[in-house]
Amino acid sequence: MSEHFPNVTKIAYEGPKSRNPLSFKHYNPDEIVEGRPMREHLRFSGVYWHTMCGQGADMFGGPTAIRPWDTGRSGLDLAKARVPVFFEFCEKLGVPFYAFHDRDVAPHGQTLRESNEWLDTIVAMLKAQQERTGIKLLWGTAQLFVHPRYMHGAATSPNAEVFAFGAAQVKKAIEVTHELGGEGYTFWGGREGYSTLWNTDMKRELEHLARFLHLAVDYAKEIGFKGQFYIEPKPKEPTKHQYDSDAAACLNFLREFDLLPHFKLNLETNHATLAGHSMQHEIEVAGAAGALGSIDANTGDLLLGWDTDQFPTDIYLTTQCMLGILKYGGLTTGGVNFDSKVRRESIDPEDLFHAHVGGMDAFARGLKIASAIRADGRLDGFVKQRYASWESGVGARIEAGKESFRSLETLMLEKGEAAANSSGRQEFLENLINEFI
Ligand code: XLS
Ligand code: NI
Ligand code: NI
Repeated sequence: MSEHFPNVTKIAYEGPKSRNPLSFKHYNPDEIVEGRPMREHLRFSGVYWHTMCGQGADMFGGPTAIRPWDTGRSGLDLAKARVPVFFEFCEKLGVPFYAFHDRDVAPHGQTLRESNEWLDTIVAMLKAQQERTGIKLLWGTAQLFVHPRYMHGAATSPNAEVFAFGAAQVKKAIEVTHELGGEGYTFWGGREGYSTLWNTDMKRELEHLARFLHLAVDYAKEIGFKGQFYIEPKPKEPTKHQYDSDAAACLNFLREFDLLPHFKLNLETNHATLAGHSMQHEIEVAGAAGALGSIDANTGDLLLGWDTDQFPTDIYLTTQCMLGILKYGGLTTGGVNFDSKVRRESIDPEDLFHAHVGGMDAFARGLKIASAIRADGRLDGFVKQRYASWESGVGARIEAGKESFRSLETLMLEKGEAAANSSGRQEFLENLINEFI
């Protein structure tokens, strides 16, 4: 193993009593939870964009991160230098998956042809590293939001040639994802939205977005790419409004345009909260529709109003995520993907490890707690009991479609009043959850 992180050895599980900050206290990949090893439940994934390309710049200041492997390099040389560093990082951390955008792994060329050639060069290196380490590609994606050509959107641009360029870029990104054995391919809207409705034909833009996604589905079929397609909801930032604003909006869009059979959702906590929802809510909405695919594991700062992409450390949050994921059958093609970045002030390469180790442990605890709550059964039992009136009598008949407004009126005229309600017991349930945390 090359040594870009000389102060870090392979992160090992040392158990909750360990005081070694670079060890797992809870993530024990081989430990069996509900019949499966933790590694299979969690399917952790590192992201190339924040981990390798994030340098700590913000709107008010330049890069701060110390990344010795970047020094003195630019363009394709820099891109080449980062590949082994990223895989050393993932290997030492023990994440089985990674994710990337085409333009984080390789730079923009002067032309599409040159960009494609550079991407091919890097993809060959990624492939060799995947083979060396056994680390797999969770999903690939195309970056359709940084380059000025995408200022008005890609699939939803008023400029038809920008749509065409975006299509060409996604075609190539699907091809390389396929080449690398990617288990999925993600669409995040990026600039697919508007800054003002005064200049926007929303109906036409939505139709174009649907056309774009259908072209992607058709092309995947043509080349035999069987990975899962995802849409990642986010309401705003960079645009004022993004069409994929939350899970419900995405599902409605996918249904309207006959795309639902081909897509699942990739949910992200910080996007949920920007949409005015909790991640728990988004997981329920997606899960109930059979469209819970994958999660981008991060969190926001509720005192700030933007996508801070912080590492998840809140056990309450990870418990909610894992309860929802277990409820809907677990992650299959998807994973727990760290779309998270270290703070601008956390400048050392080691900080990347502290951040991920903490996030992995937080999710491992969430998994163990969720599984304990499920084994205990009181929470589930309470919810079942709360709906008991639907198991027989009029409830069962309504669910079976055997009642009408007329028959229900007759019943209530006879009874005069509905049966008494029972308590929702919110505080009792909140306390119950805390027993396990
Ligand atoms: C941005 C998104 C992005 C996607 C991948 O807010 O989270 O990082 O996950 O394009
Ligand atoms: Ni994301
Ligand atoms: Ni995000």
